[in-house]
Amino acid sequence: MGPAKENVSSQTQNRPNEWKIEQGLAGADLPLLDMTGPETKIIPPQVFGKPTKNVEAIKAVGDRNQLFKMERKGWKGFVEWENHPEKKAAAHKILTLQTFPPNPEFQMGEIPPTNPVLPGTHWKMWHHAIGGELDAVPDDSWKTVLEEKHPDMLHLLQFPYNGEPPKRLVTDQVITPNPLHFVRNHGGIPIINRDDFSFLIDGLVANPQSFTLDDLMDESRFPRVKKTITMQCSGTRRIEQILKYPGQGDEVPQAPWAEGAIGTAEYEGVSLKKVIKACGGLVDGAKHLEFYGAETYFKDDHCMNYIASVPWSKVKANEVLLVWNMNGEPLPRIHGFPLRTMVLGYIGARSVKWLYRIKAIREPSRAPVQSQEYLYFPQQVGKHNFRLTDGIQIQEMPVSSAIMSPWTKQVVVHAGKIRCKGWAYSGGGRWPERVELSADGGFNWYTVPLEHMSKKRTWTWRTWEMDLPCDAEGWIEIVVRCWDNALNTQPPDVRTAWNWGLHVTSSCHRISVYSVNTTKPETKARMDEFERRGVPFAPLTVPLAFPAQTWEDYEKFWEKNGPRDAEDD
Ligand SMILES: Nc1nc2c(c(=O)[nH]1)N[C@H]1C(S)=C(S)[C@@H](COP(=O)(O)O)O[C@H]1N2
Ligand SMILES: [Mo]
Repeated sequence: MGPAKENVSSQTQNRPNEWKIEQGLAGADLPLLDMTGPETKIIPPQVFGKPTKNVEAIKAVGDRNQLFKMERKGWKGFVEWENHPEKKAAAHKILTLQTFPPNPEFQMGEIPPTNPVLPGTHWKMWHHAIGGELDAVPDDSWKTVLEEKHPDMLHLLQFPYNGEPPKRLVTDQVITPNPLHFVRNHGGIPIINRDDFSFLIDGLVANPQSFTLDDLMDESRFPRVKKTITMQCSGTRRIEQILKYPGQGDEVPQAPWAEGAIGTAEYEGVSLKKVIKACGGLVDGAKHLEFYGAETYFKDDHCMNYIASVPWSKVKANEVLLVWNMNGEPLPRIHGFPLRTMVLGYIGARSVKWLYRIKAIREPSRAPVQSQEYLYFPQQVGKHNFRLTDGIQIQEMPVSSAIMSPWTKQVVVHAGKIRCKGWAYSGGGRWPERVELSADGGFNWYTVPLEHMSKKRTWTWRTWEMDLPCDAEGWIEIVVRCWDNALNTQPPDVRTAWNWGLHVTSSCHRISVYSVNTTKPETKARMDEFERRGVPFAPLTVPLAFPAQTWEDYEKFWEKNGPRDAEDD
């Protein structure tokens, strides 16, 4: 049967990116196939209308400059929501009387080639929609980024600011310089005067009270603690999950981190346990401590402060600090000035910045960051069926590692050994004991010599370097894995540990590089010829522009190895 007549038309039915759509390179444009009935139905994806705004009704809610005015003298950008249900109600009303642009598609669509990668458009709009003290927050926060962070930072999200150092700088030093330490924000950066600062400890403690920074710094009351701590975001290396199997795609909860959302610094402060003791200890069955951060977080058209919690057992072990210094300097504003918690060996999310309150409670916090996000789901659970109770609330980080050099898709010319470097870390007070590399996708493993690993310490990563033996040529897969002191190691591949929230990408980090091994005589000769002719080898895909072999050599080969055709006898 030939082509049907009615298909022959001068009008194309194709979309401009039809080929990409068919090849899964524009997944967000794909219609859903409903095969529940006898016929397959094609159901188009959501289309978002133009944003709308009920200006009159919003005006009727009240004067936003009054409703959401500066909370405390010397606390710019701070609105206290948790003690003010009326403010929360007004904000919710304002947010639901208008619509906003959709979340950007950065998983099933192309990642923009810009720095910042994502601008955070609707987060900026939410802040302006609330107005009052929040109006200037997006601009003030970006100014702080430009003042405090290194110009080479990779800005994943401009607002709320999320940024990480480029690979070449991640493990350049064992202690991460403050300007290069990754930043993970869920909102703006409050600008708090040191002298106007105090924080409150309340809830189920015997004597609720507030403390200034000077109170905490009084060594006759609280012994001083200095500790080198690695903090890792549970989103570190999320891009590996995104590139294979997309998941939930909220731009803030699922920021597309690479391997740089980990950093190490020396912090100075006091153990929270001592400060709780100064409040007479916990009462009435309190088992958890809730930490309140001063910025505003937006979730489902509601405003709130950033809140997370940790169990008392963690505090009791002196593994939760209140810190004011980072690498010998006052905390940079972007890292929580004047005071933050540091929760050793847990995901970064519990180390709350711009701390203004600690509340003792009986159960883990119900705040979204604790109970709706940072959940580790099992694989059969996703958009189609997940419940919050399906997820493990992530606290301790597992063992993990990453290769910072070379990079995936890079051509490496070597003499039998490939120079590799990277980091290894384990949470919960465990530490990297052994780092191993494989040049063959994980069949043979070579141990990184101990003298090429940074110092072993509880609570910190180890950076490492190694000349990895590699005989093979062409595409190889270099893999790293770490064994911690409890002999935990990493799942072999991304799929094994894929989860809907795209958290804790702790599978073995794998990179594909093209190996050119000059210990092979033919390769050596070819590379010499490239040099003689002054032709660069890269990019790999440019075809060879000179003869691969002389005809003389070709004839010689067949003289020796002929005849060309098999004989039939
Ligand atoms: N108040 C507040 N604290 C916060 C956050 C935040 O958005 N607000 N982000 C958390 C997360 S998810 C991480 S990974 C760490 C990052 O700390 P850093 O920005 O100092 O590197 O801070 C945590 N503390
Ligand atoms: Mo995080």
